[in-house]
Amino acid sequence: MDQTSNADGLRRIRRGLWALTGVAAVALGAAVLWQARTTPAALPGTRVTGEAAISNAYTLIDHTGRSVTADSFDGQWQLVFFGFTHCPDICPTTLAYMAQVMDELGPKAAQVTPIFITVDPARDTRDVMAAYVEALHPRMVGLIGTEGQVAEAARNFRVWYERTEDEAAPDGYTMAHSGYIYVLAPDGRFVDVWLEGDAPAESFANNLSTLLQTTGSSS
Ligand SMILES: [Cu+2]
Repeated sequence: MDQTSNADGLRRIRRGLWALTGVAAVALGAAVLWQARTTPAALPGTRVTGEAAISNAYTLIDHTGRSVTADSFDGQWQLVFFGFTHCPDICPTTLAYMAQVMDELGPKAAQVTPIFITVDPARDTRDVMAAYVEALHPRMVGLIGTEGQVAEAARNFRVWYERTEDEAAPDGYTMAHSGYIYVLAPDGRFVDVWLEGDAPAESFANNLSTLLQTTGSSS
């Protein structure tokens, strides 16, 4: 068809997407409010105080069973999030958001690896993690480890988490945890931190696209 009707079609699609984004933003806003309300007042180390405070260092196992360290993802931009697969709210919302950001990036997503690190090593076995991340996004990497390895990774990222007994939860407990998405450069350097309610996935993706250009053309 001619240019005009193509443009009209695109505009219609765009309007539809914006409407969807609005709905998602409201849902995300509600999730963040819920998180703010249910997060204990004093969380040691959850507020990012500066680049120097965060160290991208860990020794873990990925969801395919491969031993990995932070160096394993050198050369890739990374979105790192800590959580657990049994989480009823923050984790599924945030990980779906990360998957959406990846989709928004289009071909540029090849330069980005989303990484989900468990804070619940007792339940997040390799099989559980594999099924979970594979359902989320083909490029999503799930990392598991021993209790000590997970604690060390969280400590290095200044991530707070805590087991909380809860009779209503599966297995009688839940894991409280901070909900930041860390953006790491291809050299492993900490660049930025996001919360899923900060902005629509499209904005996050646009922001990332700009960052990618700083390393994009390798010549
Ligand atoms: Cu969670």
